[in-house]
Amino acid sequence: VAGMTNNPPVTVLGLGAMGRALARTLLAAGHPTTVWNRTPGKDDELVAAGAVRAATVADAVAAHRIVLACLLTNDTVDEVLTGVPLDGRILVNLTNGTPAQARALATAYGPDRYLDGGIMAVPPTIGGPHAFVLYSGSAPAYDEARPALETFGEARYLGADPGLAALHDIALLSGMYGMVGGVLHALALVRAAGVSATGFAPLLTRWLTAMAGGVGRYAAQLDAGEYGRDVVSNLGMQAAAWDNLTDTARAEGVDPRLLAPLGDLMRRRAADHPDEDLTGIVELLKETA
Ligand code: FVH
Repeated sequence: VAGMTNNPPVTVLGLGAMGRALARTLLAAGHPTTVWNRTPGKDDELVAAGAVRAATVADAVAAHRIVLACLLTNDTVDEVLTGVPLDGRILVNLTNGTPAQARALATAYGPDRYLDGGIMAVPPTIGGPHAFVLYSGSAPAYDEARPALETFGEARYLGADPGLAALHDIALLSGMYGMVGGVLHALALVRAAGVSATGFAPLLTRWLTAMAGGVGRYAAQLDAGEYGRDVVSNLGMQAAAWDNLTDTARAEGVDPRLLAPLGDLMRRRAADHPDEDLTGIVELLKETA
């Protein structure tokens, strides 16, 4: 019986770039897979690889116990599943969303059979060594779906609170977008000055990789609430150099708006706490600060 093997059958709702990658990976790993998408025509390659095309969402959900949703937003998930009987189903929602949305969906669809997920990969890397997916919500649902979920990359279960996966996902994306903002500013700056961005890129990668080594020290400072502990480069020195970044950008015709908020916070914190590390500025991020 297919459902009793280590390759439980799975329904995939949503065949965007990510949904297709997930379905492709499940099929390659031998999981019987039923697929559904609002707009027809996105499943041809999957059907050729062995997927079963469902005509309606209800048919897709009825097909298998494990139902995986990867749609644009959680509003879409709600819209697509409204009125569809989910009795006896495990809903694994891999759609990007907030912790509050995940908790609300768990309440609506049944906390004992709802699992929320945050995909930390892009479609081409699904199933590869760098992909990992964070899960939270029902532990029994996770255990049952695990053989399928592990095909996507490392599966990490964070706990019973359905909002935990989204919290970690959003925090990781926040770190990524902060980095991308700096990267785009740096590339725009060298381009504006007539330097090849492609030639500069390896230096930037090398520098960011080295600087990523500081994340653990920052984290320890935050956990201890001791921003002056193990300081490597003090805030007063960094704030004093900040205008060089924005002045150089403006001189090259590059608007420093991606960096400016960080400089403002550094200056404010450095005024009273020049000996701290950069981490001291988190005190200014508290809504009441
Ligand atoms: N792609 C990525 O790099 C990231 C990696 C991390 C996780 N995200 C999240 O995954 C969700 C899906 O992303 P995606 O890349 O598959 O997105 P699209 O290719 O744009 O596909 C969107 C699917 O959603 C369907 N859809 C949209 N609106 C509706 C609706 N009102 N009713 C039914 N389905 C809807 C859409 O269907 P269609 O337009 O083809 O008919 C696609 O199946 C997402 O949360 C990312 O943040 C991806």
